[in-house]
Amino acid sequence: MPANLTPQYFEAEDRFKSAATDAERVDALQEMLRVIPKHKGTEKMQADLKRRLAKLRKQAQKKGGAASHKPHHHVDKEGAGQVVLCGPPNSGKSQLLANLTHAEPEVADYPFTTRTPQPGMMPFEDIQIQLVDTIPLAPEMLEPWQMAQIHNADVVVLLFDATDPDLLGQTDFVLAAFQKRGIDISAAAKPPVLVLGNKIDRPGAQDEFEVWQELFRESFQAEPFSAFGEGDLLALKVRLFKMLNIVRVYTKAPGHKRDEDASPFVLKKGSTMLDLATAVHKDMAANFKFAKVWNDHGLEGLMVERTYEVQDGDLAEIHA
Ligand SMILES: Nc1nc2c(ncn2[C@@H]2O[C@H](COP(=O)(O)OP(=O)(O)O)[C@@H](O)[C@H]2O)c(=O)[nH]1
Ligand SMILES: [Mg+2]
Repeated sequence: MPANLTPQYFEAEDRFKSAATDAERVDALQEMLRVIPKHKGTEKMQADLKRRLAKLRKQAQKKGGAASHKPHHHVDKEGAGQVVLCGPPNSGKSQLLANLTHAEPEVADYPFTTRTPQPGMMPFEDIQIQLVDTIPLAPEMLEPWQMAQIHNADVVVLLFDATDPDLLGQTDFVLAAFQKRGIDISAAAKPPVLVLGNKIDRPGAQDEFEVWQELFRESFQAEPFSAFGEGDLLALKVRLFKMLNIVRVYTKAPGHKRDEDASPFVLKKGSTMLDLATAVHKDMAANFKFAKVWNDHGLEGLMVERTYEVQDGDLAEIHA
């Protein structure tokens, strides 16, 4: 009997294949199970889906068990880097997470909808970047671990609703909280902080943004933004990748062709060929002789030493 699988099913299956975390895999499997046509022809597939789901859940429980000494709001870093989205209530943190990842946070036009940090994976070209939606920065509920979470991020996005009637009060509060924790609000700081004046698509938002930026220009540089703007979202992705300060390096074995589907190694900018060899395998680092590099900047199999600084997009062939 034919299975007659629907487009919804294939969509969920695609989501499963491209999932970067177990949580996303569980989510996609549940969806596949929900939308699969329920008849005799799919019984085996249904059973298989249930088996895979049970296995993943068990795995997740084990991981949770091992990590149970960690506070529940701690989010383990995954993917090429962690970007923490923070800001006052209602500034659009959850909306931004929803628009950039497959995560489905609760988005609502009232404050304090988000009670625990929620991660999601954002695809960027051939890598995945982790975004974390957080609980709001507000006098009613600032917890010490909130600032620790921001401090521990690789990149911070600080969102404000440019149309909020209490924008100035909120900004004062956030500035004080950052200062108290010793976190500079600048793209050059560690971690780098990007400030967005969100909801710029709303009527009058542009004027309010300009007044706000004028008032606080000594404290930070903000950029107008809309979580619903396709162009803004695209530009933000590129921006976050740059702020992460990472490079993607591809590898191939001597005498072999490059595997076009292989994921890159993600390394900090400034890493050397030896760092790459270490990431591939410790024996490769120990026995390193030389490497050859190809890239779009004119290197065509150039022979380099261990001290060569790898560039984003390099294809390397390590001889060990
Ligand atoms: N017009 C407009 N509305 C937005 C934008 N970003 C978020 N919102 C809306 O603002 C409300 C609060 O957003 P939410 O993400 O839940 O805020 P959070 O409390 O920071 O997580 C929701 O109704 C969103 O749809 C934006 O760029 N433009
Ligand atoms: Mg929220």
